[in-house]
Amino acid sequence: MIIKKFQAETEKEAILMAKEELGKDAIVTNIKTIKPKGIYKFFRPSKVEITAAVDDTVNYEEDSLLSSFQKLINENHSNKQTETKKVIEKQLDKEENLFDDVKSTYSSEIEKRLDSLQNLIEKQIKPTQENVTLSIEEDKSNENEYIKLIYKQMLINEVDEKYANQIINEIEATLQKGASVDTVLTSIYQKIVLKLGQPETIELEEKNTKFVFFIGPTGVGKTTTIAKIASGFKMNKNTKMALVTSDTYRIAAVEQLRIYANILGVPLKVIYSAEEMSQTKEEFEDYDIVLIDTAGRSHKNTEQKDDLEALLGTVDDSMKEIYLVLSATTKYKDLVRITETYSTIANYRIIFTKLDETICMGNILNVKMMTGSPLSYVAWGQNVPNDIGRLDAQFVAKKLLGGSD
Ligand SMILES: Nc1nc2c(ncn2[C@@H]2O[C@H](COP(=O)(O)OP(=O)(O)O)[C@@H](O)[C@H]2O)c(=O)[nH]1
Ligand SMILES: [Mg+2]
Repeated sequence: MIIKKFQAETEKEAILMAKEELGKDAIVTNIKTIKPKGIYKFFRPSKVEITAAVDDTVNYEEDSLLSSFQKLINENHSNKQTETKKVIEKQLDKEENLFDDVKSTYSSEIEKRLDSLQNLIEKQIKPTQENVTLSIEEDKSNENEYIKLIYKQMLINEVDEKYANQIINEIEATLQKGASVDTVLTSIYQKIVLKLGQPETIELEEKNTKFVFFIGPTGVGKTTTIAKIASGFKMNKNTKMALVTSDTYRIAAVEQLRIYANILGVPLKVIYSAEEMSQTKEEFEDYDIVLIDTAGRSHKNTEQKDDLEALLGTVDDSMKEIYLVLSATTKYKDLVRITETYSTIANYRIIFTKLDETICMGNILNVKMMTGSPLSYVAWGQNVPNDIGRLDAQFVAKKLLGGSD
């Protein structure tokens, strides 16, 4: 215990002095007034004396320091806690944002694809909706919804129901349950590309002359196609080439080819029979390639049928290539009939012309799947020689699934 006395003019001043020295916990134990003594008692005012005491076993300074330190630690701790909390919260927020981001990217990607499919269907299905009858079973699961959309898209592009179903059935057999629209689309796309196959186009041989016959209905573009192909060979390669035509039913047909032959500076031979073809064959023995135009024939005319077969028979298989020229604008039913007409001819490849006149490429897949014959060239306009090229299976598959150019 510390006990001390403090004197001041007033009681208040004395207490302040005690508190200042002993701390705020000092207590006043006594107050007394001190009167001056002797001669000064008449001149000086009285003073106030207080006795103040404080318990010295408790170091108030230390205590206060300690408490404030404790407070600081506590604050610090709680600060740290809040900081940690904040960091964790921030991290969680970040992760949540990240998750949201991923979620939105993922779903928006799917939605985008579905949207585009749906848009396509809305845009393209509406006018023909009544004509499109679905033979696929109703099913609630997602991949079946996607398949249904894609199936519809194929029908819109005039893929025959039979072949669309065949493709879907083959896909469904390999598809896992709950497959994404991406997987479904990719599988069908790949299946179509596979069905279309690699295009097979004219291949020259070093030793042998290649005799290339162009057959098909009247007006599909046989002569124009020959002109395009001939120009291509003339421009790109140093090829020795001749043109032959057996289409003598129309004078204009011969003249049309003669004009091209003159422009290209290659010989043109007009033949009236299979025998003449045999002679012509010998005549062009040392040529690299001979392109032979034929007349369109009626499936009812057996005489024309025999003529064509005899003409084709004049050249060995090893030296010949046959191209059946078809127009992409021909109705599928007519294409079935046309291909039946030519069914006795083996090993032909298919050329599709007039792609520029239709938005539906279904017939390309239909005819390929119906005949099993390889596809080759496609033509997309009247311009000689530019509007022709090898069939691009990926491009056709994309179109059949509703993709744009
Ligand atoms: N739009 C379009 N017209 C074509 C194409 N190929 C040929 N034609 C046109 O179809 C018509 C008949 O062509 P042609 O070669 O005489 O047919 P051919 O009777 O089979 O020999 C002509 O007017 C050609 O210009 C094509 O790819 N697109
Ligand atoms: Mg012609």
